[in-house]
Amino acid sequence: MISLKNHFIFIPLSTMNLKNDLILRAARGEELERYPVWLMRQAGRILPEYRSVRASLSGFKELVETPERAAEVTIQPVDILDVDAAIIFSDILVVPEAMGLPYEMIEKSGPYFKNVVRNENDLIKVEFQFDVEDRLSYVFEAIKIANKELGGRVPLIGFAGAPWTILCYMVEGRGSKTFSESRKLLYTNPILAHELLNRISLVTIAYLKQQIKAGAHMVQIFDSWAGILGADQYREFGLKYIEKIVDSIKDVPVTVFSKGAISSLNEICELNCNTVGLDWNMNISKVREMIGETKTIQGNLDPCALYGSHSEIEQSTISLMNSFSSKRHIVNLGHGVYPDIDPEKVKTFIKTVKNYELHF
Ligand code: 1CP
Repeated sequence: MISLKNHFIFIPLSTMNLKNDLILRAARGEELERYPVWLMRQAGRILPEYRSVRASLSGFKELVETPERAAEVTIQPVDILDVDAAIIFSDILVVPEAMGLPYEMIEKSGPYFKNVVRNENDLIKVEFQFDVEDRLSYVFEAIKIANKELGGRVPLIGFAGAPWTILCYMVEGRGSKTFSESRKLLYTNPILAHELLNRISLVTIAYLKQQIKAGAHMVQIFDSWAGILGADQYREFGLKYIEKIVDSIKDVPVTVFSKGAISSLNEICELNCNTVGLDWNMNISKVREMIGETKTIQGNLDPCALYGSHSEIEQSTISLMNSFSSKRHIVNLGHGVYPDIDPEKVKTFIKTVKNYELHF
């Protein structure tokens, strides 16, 4: 605790030894010498080094559940791509699994849950009063190992899915283009939906707090399926629960990324978070007008821009940064990096951000 006259600023011990804390300063709206940069889904998929670790194991879940290996692939993008932050290698689906709905990750298809939640009977199976520290210990262990191996080179980002997105997988049991079973539930049994969202929120709060205790320097909430709800439903079934989560996290900066929630941006900007993540369809200047200097914006280059040539990538990254009218930015893509992107193209994106001179 540092005392400045009568003000007390809580600086967690773990952030004091960081060699590069740019992303934390950006999130808090502090002085910056350049913009920080990282990529959603940077750990995995695009790197041959990831694929070789993955191939040495039985599958995705073994990687997620083996802390030493999860830590290893967490650090790969820092070593290879030179990003300004690591994100712990895990998945949003560990939460529904801990709540009693195990999943399988099927090769080339995606997640599959044998049990789903469609009625009150199914809800009985959904646990929410259990020891999160114990049941998800492999994630916290991976965070500790990753930080140790990073040795303070960059901050480590923790994360969780937003309750609405987690509900989508619990109800649907797999990925979907429409998530119509999940949306159907909001009309046919809103009480059940609220009870499920409430349970997910309670577990998510405990989970994120435990990630922070293990050493996560900031956390991000991914609401990947925010955009499939209209503004009124997103307020009731989405934002209400994100609000509970952000209001419970005090010690580290929080980022909210509600993909596709264009009609709710004004309400998202009112949340008690430090950073708002934008997808590539969202207009940075409009959001900046809405929030002034009160929040940091993260994003939002179209992930497909990385299919362009190296010079086109430089151009689009520079024009993105030229559009900023403030220092409060974390440069990222507007969604996760696609698996077939050439890592050399990702490096060009990162170098362009690092070489850009701030015009403020
Ligand atoms: O075998 C593999 O390598 C599978 C690919 C993969 C990877 C690398 C999956 C399966 N998950 C992950 C890791 C992962 N997932 C991370 C790691 C850290 C990083 O960002 O580098 C993170 C943050 C996630 C988060 C995640 N998982 C989200 C939210 C972010 C987003 O992209 O919208 C979602 C929706 C998931 C579910 C999921 N996990 C994996 C798949 C194929 C899916 C999507 C299923 C669907 O299409 O609905």
